[in-house]
Amino acid sequence: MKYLMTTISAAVILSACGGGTAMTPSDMLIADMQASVSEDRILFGQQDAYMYGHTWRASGMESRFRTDVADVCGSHPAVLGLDLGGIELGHSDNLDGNPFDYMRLAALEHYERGGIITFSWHPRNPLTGGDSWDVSSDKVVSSILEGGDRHETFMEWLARCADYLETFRDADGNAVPMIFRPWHEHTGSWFWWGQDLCSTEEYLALWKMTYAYLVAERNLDNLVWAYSPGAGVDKAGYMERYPGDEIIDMLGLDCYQYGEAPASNAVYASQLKESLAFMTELGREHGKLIALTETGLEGLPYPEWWTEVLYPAIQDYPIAYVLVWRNACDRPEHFYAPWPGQESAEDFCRFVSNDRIVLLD
Ligand code: BMA
Repeated sequence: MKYLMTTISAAVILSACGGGTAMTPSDMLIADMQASVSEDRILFGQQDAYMYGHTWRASGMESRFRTDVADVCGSHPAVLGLDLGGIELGHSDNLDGNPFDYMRLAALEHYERGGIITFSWHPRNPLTGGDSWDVSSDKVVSSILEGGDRHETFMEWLARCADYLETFRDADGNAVPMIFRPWHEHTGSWFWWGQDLCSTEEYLALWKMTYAYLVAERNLDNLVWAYSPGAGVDKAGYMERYPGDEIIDMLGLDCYQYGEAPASNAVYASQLKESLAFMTELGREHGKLIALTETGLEGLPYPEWWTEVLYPAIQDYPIAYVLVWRNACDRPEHFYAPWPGQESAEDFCRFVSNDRIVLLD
């Protein structure tokens, strides 16, 4: 995207002239996204896009620039979502079987081509040894905070996370900016950091500890910090556990369509619009970007979903991007973008042919 190059050159000139404080890589990405929003654009993204698709899995260099989205409409998503789950234990593959080395390779090439990278994190449960969805104990967050039994272990986990993220460098050795989106969907209670599993104070302390370690101690100045509550809360509920303007750069939302389509279309659309409306206000009040950080209709059974449901629901709000979830290659019903021959493929091409919807050039 042209925005990226524009801002980077401006920042280089600025720092070369010794004018003011040099922009950090994260400042540059924020400025790029602000420029994109001010031109009324919405970037389109998908989770794990280059890793696999509905019927294939990337197996090496030659296939890494394949995506189902490009197979359908000729261009790749502009935003690439990836997940760190597993890095905390030093695994070589993430929780969905993607080699971390390969994720870096694809992400860096995506970035070189003008794309944006965003990382979520589904870490294991540091108290029980289960996964992110193990909500059998409501003591997990308290156990990893300072003074807790699992604090040291968790700090090692954060260190491994930082070790990996700091390897994201461009050809000149500069840190590559990326959106970092930990502790997401905390307004629900399906992850060990969720609403009923910790107090507001504990949740906020978890964010502060994560931020202080990665930014102050590890000097990762390339992270754009996103806050991603789940849908189904009002403006007050959305902000109840907000970590604060000093930490957060982007106000996100994870909002899926559940139930049979088309019957569930209207419920999804109205929930999404309601949320995006107060997020638009919050974005202005707090001077933050807003984005639809996860969405989708699993299996896309409604052929006109893209232009009749998704686009009408998002078109009035200044979101930087919309990201749909992954097209799993090992679960035939678990996909959120079309693949060639899928019944919403034609409508998807109509959706992305809208000038406001941006894919990778
Ligand atoms: C969920 C599902 C899981 C996956 C997890 C993390 O929504 O797609 O299969 O492991 O996200 O990517």
